[in-house]
Amino acid sequence: MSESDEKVALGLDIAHHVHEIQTQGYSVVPNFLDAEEIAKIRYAFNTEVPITEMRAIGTESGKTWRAHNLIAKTRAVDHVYLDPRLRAIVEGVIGKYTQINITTLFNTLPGETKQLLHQDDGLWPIPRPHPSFLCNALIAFDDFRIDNGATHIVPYSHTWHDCNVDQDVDSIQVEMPSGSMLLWEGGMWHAGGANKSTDERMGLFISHQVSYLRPQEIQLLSVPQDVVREMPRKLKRLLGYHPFGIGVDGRDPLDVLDDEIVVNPDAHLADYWRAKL
Ligand SMILES: O=C(O)CCC(=O)C(=O)O
Repeated sequence: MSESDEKVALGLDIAHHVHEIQTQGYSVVPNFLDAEEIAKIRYAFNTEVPITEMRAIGTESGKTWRAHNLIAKTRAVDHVYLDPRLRAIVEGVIGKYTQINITTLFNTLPGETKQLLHQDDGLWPIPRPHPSFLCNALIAFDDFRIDNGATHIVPYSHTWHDCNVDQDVDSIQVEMPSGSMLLWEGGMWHAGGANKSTDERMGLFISHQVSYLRPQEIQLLSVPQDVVREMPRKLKRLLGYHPFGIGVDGRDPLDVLDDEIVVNPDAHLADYWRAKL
């Protein structure tokens, strides 16, 4: 399939979104999920996903509900992690070796205050600007509006050299209807907004990184292996079970996941090999 055929098959101008993320730091994909899909996922989240009280960056009100480690908690969004449009955009931004860094469900409740502007790649202490290694997606379940705290972003800020930002710097809020997806480069300064409305603002955050970095949430430990074994092969790869150099004693981690043999069956004590010399 040619590149332009592929673009049509995905129903999205992938190159356009990749270009926007690379240049201005963000891009919005409208109608990424339809209303029926959102309703199904929302139901699964409300009925299957335990939530923790983990305060959002720079807020004290406790009025953001969060659930991390979603891959261990529900199968309702596996197809979203694997969506070819999402995969193509992420690979366009950070390259073909990608994995999941964190998955978070959040619900910003009425009365929540604005987060501090932050960079999602701030955990990795390397000089800026740097090649893109993090690409994040935020899917709106509710309409994101100014009054319910739509995400603040500082366009182009992923190209800045500073590791600090003036919290009063000009930002814009990304208003988007339910089902839309906001994507950004991991170095772009952004913050959840203050929810001054009477409505909740729920969204699904999926952070991706290059597969040769340690993810913020340790996916290999976070999801029980019995659960991983049942997943589609591509999702296992996205969780970090990808061959990288030695793999597991020279074997593909997916083979080891299946047979649980961590010592390569072709390995023998030295005398075995000496006898063959
Ligand atoms: O609430 C949002 O729109 C963004 C949330 C965010 O950036 C975060 O919690 O780190």
